[in-house]
Amino acid sequence: DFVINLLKHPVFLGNEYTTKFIDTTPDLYHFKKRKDRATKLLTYIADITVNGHPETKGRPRPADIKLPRVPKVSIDAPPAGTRQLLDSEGPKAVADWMLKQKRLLITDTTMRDGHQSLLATRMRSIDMIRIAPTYAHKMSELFSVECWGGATFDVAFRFLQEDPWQRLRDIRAKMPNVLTQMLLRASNGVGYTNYPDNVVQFFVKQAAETGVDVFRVFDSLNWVENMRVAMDAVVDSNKILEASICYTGDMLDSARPKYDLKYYVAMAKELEAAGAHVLGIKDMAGLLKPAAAAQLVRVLKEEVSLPIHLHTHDTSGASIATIMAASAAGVDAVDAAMDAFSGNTSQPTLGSIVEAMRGTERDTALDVEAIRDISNYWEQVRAQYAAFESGLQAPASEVYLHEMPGGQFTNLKAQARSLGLEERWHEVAKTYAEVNRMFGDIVKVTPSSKVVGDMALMMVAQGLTRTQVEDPAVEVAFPDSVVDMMRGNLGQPPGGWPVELQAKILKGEAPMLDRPGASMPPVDLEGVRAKLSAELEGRKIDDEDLNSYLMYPKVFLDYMGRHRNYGPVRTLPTETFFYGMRPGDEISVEIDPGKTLEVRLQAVAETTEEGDVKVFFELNGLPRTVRIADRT
Ligand code: BTN
Ligand code: 3PY
Ligand code: ZN
Repeated sequence: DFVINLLKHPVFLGNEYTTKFIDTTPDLYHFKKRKDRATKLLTYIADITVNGHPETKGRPRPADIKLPRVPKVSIDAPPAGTRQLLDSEGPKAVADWMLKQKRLLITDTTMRDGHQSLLATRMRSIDMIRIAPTYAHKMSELFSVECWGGATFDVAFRFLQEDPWQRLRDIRAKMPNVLTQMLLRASNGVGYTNYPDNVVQFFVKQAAETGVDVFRVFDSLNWVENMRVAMDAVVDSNKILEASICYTGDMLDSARPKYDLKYYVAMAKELEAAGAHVLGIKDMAGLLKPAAAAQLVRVLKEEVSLPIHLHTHDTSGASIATIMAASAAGVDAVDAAMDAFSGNTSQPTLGSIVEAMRGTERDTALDVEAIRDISNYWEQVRAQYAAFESGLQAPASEVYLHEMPGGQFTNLKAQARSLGLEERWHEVAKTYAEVNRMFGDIVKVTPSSKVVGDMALMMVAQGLTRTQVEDPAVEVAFPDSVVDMMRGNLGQPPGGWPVELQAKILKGEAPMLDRPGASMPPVDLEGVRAKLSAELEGRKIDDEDLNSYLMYPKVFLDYMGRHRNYGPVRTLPTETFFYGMRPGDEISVEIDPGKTLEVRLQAVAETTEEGDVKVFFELNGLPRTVRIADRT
């Protein structure tokens, strides 16, 4: 049955199928029952048009959205870049090459941390893929493009109804000459909890295969023990291991000696010994002040022989000074976001760094005109996502108080809003700092930052003080994430957890002190694959799907369920995805390379007595009607 369907399928006959074709074409299995993809997309558009998108309800809507205009590029092959060096000579050669460069190397973070930090990670793949060829042609001097990992994996499935693997594959195909970079939370993968070792290994292997070249690996408590499985897997895949120290606190504050220069140097040496090709300094909250950056980079350059890659955030407004200080001290590479996606909780401004270095011995060799063109595109992209802006109007030194990672800031603010606490944001920020001290002054980065955030929101919502929380006589219902962390499930912070608070939270249960992965049995991958296939009506489960399910079982199944009804909504323009269409609107939707649907919305009828709405379309010139339940 299946074979006959496949052989008769028009895409198969037309020779347009890819290896993913069978997986992305469920109608092969459900020949009669399932609607075709065009019908599914019309159903989605009609639904959003009638009922709105749950994510943009009640949020600011941009007045007039235009489809962002992509700068023209040549049809010739793009120039060779860092990717060719990795492919031909391997990761160690890339590291040596970095050390030899005089120029300041730059990573563009727009497609990952930029929108994660400004728009709660809501940028859709289509907006990235459309500009990827421009990067290939005009930004081939970049060290890398960070475009995967961190929160993007989860958010793609959960909120954007798209497959992050496909995003990676598409960016890789359209930008074959610049290294792609991801953020990996070591044993926590791209999730919020520890995974069994073989799941972490399987994930890294797949990410390398689908298209990640540089893996920035960190642990949310800076516990190197808990990074080894992920680091070894990257080395085994022959990709670049950028092992990272997370920077927190204030290295030059002698009143807070826990995270001092010695601490960072010791960790850097451990990472070098563990096989890192590049040393990352991950300043996820933007706390690294210029004077500290100068000293830290200078000493690390003396103490380790790896190239150093600095990541910071501009939450304070001072990050360009930090970049300049690090550059003068000899840092090899720095992260920046394209101008329109820079500043505030995001990375420092790429174009301004390039201008600052111009004519100096660390000139970046990047083309400022190309940067302006690309940034103009990103500006139009950003306008489409007005619903996800944080409302943050200015940089603020308050970051040195709360120490919240830039990638968490907008998400936590949205969480606070949903609990009705947005007006009390500064109180949340203060409480976040209080919780950090209560937990013993820890590194705050996903997932430890989420635990601190959960606790802070709970204390503000319930009006609890630190004294009450710590008082053994006061009954407190701690958030699950807090209990989990105190059990040792995220690993051990330097100096351990505060013993009394831990005892209160665990109610006498003994915490785990070992690496969590050490006691987790390996997952039976083939067993899970078979079970998942059965759950999805016999669908073939490839390694990407299996990895997605292992990371986020429920999120992935929910995604698959919606995919069955709505089809490849990732192909819709962003305005349509979030707001539907208005009568008279016309869009083009490329559902396969070269296969385009022309969709025009003609009219929306009145709601009937049964509560239905008819939506009238033209699909490739032919009339189509979709009936939708009015849920407004
Ligand atoms: C989501 O489910 O929250 C995000 C994906 C969008 C799915 C569509 S939006 C219209 C319809 N109503 C829902 O609640 N989900 C689907
Ligand atoms: C993430 O893990 O998503 C981060 O951005 C940490 O900074
Ligand atoms: Zn960051």
